[in-house]
Amino acid sequence: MTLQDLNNRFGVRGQLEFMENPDGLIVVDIENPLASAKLALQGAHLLSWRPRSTSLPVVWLSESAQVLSGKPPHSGAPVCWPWFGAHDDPACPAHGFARNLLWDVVAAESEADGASQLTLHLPAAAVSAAQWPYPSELELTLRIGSTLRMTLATTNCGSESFLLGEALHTYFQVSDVEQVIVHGLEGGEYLDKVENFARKRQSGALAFNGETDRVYVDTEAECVIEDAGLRRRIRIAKSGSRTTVVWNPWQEKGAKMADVGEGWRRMLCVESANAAHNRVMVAPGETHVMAVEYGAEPMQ
Ligand code: TA6
Repeated sequence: MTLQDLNNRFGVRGQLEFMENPDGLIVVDIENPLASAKLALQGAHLLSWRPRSTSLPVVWLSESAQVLSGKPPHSGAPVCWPWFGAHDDPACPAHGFARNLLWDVVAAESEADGASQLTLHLPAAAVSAAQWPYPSELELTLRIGSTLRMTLATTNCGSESFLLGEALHTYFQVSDVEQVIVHGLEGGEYLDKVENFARKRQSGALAFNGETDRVYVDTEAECVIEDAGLRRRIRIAKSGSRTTVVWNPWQEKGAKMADVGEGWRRMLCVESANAAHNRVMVAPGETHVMAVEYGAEPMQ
């Protein structure tokens, strides 16, 4: 669909507009009474979200992020699907291929309270052309309002069950990662990717003083990022997800990523996922749904 077709069919005057970025990729610009947001059709990649109640974005967009074909930026909320992390076959991209493909828009509307709802679809033909032998399709629905809701629905259209790995790999904007605390994972078991997937247990709330890359398993808990520097709390609620991943590359690794650089201090990924032994078996004809809801509130 051309830019004009997209705007004619799905644009919402003064609220939701499709635009072309300098590389010819289409980005949706949303400005509604409750929030502003940007999303690239490439990867159905939400790039940023800011509810009107807060002056700084909640979902972080790196200053140097560029949406380029086939290269998802380290920003926003990449969709990792149908596997999380590295694949055994080095020819298969890390975090799956959904974030590298162009998605279709199937619906966009403005709701009574002023929120915008947008639905994107990755058809079975696009999925089977990638490295995935199971006929399946994927839909992402976003509700962009004073909270942000994202619902990722995987349908098995084939005759064999498959094991699904997935994540909404969201980058949250923080004042300084050394000044934040994450609540909700206390006592939980995690795989420490910084120490070759060593199995460990979380003691107390999570604070940051070095590279952090942890896969917390068997948790459906809501997480809260308490940001003393911004005096705000970000709430991360989820359903259909039993894994939470927490990642910050820290200085050395951040510097190696052109679109992170010095930005490593101002971001923290808290990802709602199904990974490791929490991957989900999806039977033929079945739809598996994973959903998140993010909100931000001032700290008293
Ligand atoms: O979710 C954490 C993680 O898997 C890290 O290990 C880190 O590599 C990060 O994702 C970013 O991955 P990417 O493929 O986007 O560079």
